[in-house]
Amino acid sequence: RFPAQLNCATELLDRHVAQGNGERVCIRAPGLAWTYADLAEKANRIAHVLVRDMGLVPGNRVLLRAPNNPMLVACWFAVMKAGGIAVATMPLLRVKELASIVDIAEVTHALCDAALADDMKRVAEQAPGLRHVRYFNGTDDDGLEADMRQAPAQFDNVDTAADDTCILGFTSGTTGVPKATMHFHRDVMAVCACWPAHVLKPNAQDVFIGSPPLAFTFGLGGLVLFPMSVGACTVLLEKAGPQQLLEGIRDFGATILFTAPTSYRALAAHGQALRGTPLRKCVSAGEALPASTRQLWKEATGIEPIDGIGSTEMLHIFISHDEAHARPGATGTPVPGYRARVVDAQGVEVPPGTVGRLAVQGPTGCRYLADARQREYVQAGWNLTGDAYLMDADGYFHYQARTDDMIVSAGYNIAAPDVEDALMQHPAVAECAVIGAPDEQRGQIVKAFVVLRPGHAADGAMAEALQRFVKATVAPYKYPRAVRFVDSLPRTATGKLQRFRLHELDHV
Ligand code: 3SK
Repeated sequence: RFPAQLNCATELLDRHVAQGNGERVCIRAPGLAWTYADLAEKANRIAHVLVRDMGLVPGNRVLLRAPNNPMLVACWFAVMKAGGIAVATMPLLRVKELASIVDIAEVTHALCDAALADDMKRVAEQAPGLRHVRYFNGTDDDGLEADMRQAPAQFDNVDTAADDTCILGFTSGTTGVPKATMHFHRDVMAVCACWPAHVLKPNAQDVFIGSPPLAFTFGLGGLVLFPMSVGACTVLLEKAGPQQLLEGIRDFGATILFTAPTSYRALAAHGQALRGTPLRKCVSAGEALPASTRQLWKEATGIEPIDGIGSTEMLHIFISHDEAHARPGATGTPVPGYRARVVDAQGVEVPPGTVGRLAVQGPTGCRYLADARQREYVQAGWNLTGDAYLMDADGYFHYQARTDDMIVSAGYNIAAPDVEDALMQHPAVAECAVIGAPDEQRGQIVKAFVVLRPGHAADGAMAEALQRFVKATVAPYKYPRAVRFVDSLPRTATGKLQRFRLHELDHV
């Protein structure tokens, strides 16, 4: 239960300063350490810039765009303090995807890392509603930092209601049209009171590190909300491949790691080096953790990974297990505060051992912003996640597959139609369809079946040209790692694509 008036920045940030812990280190990054007092002061100044210079009023949507760095966190808290709504975007998104987010979320303000200014400027040019943009971490004298220097160090947080929206989290729908999920100030506090309190159990001495972008709520929770809810320290890395994570864990003495199975497989080769560090808890989410990866990690480091499934819709993890209750092949049991069940096509719960659709209920979702798909994905109060699961006789949930056209590759959710749209823009492509093909390393890879227009050669050079084209058109991680040329696509009599037949073809 939360009070009727609640601002999550007061609870997660200012509380530490008010309680005399302002000098504790809150954020570390290469060459930088900010205390809780430092972060609060920066967020206060940015909140003033938003309100005084950029005309923000409570409820305005603020697009945030940066790699994982301390200024992004300061901007996020500034938006909370000012009563705005944070719309954090993945750094890899390009103009097309950003423009659609700006449109759906009715974004009026943006705070963007100067390193990502190019696409932001192009989006701002074509979005009349997006009136106020500031850049940070640049070299310009007129950047956000210059405005911050002119702003007071104290800010009275807006007295938001607990159920005022403060986050619009975007998820790429299966149709390729992204959906925005709404989260309230109380949801932010509720996720801290659920999974971390019951499963992770961190303390103020912990040092968090990880790879998920803060724009993905897996990263926001794991690298900002959960460490700050206990007064711990978080390490932010702009690039967080296996090598940077290894060095980060060593250099900063990280104790809790958040990353995806693909990254655990790569890091396991450094198990010996990791054994000499204080690393003690390893959280895997974003895609299913194969039993072989769990075993590999345990043998390499001696640490039992904590698996979990969450969603942007639910804000964070809702099924998981702690180290003592790991069961190979199972994601775990519902996190206290959440309920989960497996249902059939009619929404009726199926008996243990039967594969069906995963449905979840909890304090943090699921509410889409003005989207008719609410009816499809939320039925009788249960969110249908799009995952096929079975529950065993002991109540453990076992992942089977996705039920929709979403491809999960190395932790990235990729909507097949998004890639198809990009391919169709290439002049040589007559028709195409995309599936997720099983892959040892990445779980799945994007595989494209392409019918070429007459006069184009179906060869390696064409495949590479299509891959380059997709990388330049949408976020590069969406490009098809495999391209197969076919004469026609399998369709029903009514012309509907039979994607399952492409999966069959994939094995041939
Ligand atoms: O499991 C996931 O993919 C997820 C998504 C959003 C937030 C948290 C998690 C773990």
